[in-house]
Amino acid sequence: MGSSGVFPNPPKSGTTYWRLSQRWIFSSGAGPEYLKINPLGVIPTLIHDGQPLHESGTICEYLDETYPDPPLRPDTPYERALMRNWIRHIDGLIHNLIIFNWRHHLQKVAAQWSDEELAEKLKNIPSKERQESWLRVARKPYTEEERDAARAKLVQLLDKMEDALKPSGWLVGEAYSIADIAAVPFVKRIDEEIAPHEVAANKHPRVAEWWAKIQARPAFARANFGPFLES
Ligand SMILES: N[C@@H](CCC(=O)N[C@@H](CS)C(=O)NCC(=O)O)C(=O)O
Repeated sequence: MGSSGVFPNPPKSGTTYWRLSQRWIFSSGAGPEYLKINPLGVIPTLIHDGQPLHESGTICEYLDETYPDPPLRPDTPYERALMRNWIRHIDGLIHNLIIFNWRHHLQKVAAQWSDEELAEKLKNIPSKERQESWLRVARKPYTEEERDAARAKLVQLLDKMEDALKPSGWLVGEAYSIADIAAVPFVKRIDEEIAPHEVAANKHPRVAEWWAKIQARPAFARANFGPFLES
């Protein structure tokens, strides 16, 4: 799929389209057409009833409001606020994940780009911070020290989760919510590669239990969340 063919089939009303292909954003970059529907030039973008929406936390809340049964947000305004703070906190950690994630498929591809190709891709990346990430991956991969610092930040997320999971086994209130959903891709990558020994009963017992419950959910199987390293 090239950047000029983001939507080969126009979205039909009532249909949910996910464009979640990392391969795509990495090989084609976010072209001007994609930037029209996702001004940040990142994935994911949801198109629902022909209307584009970006920001994964916002998308999850939108889907929950649109399809409220079963609810994925707590009942009280306060707990919903806590849920949003979790989403915001986790989103703020994404750079630490990127340091690990992009060194696989993207780094191999990006290292081959000519300076002209790289400059062309950088033009379509709206944020300076992300431009820097692309530049780093293409020309100056993150060092072991930088990876250690990123790993430490991600382990701090597990510490924070361990504490929050104490009352009920879920991050907010009494039930699984979008706060838990926001943490899933992070814990998945920590467990898979970044610090697997930290997602264990002897280090973060409540996180380990939470992670087992998450993986046992039918939705987790439906998401077909394969190993990142093979994606
Ligand atoms: N806050 C955004 C972050 C999305 C994000 O960072 N996506 C990454 C996934 S690797 C991406 O598309 N990166 C491509 C880029 O930054 O150029 C969200 O939650 O939707």
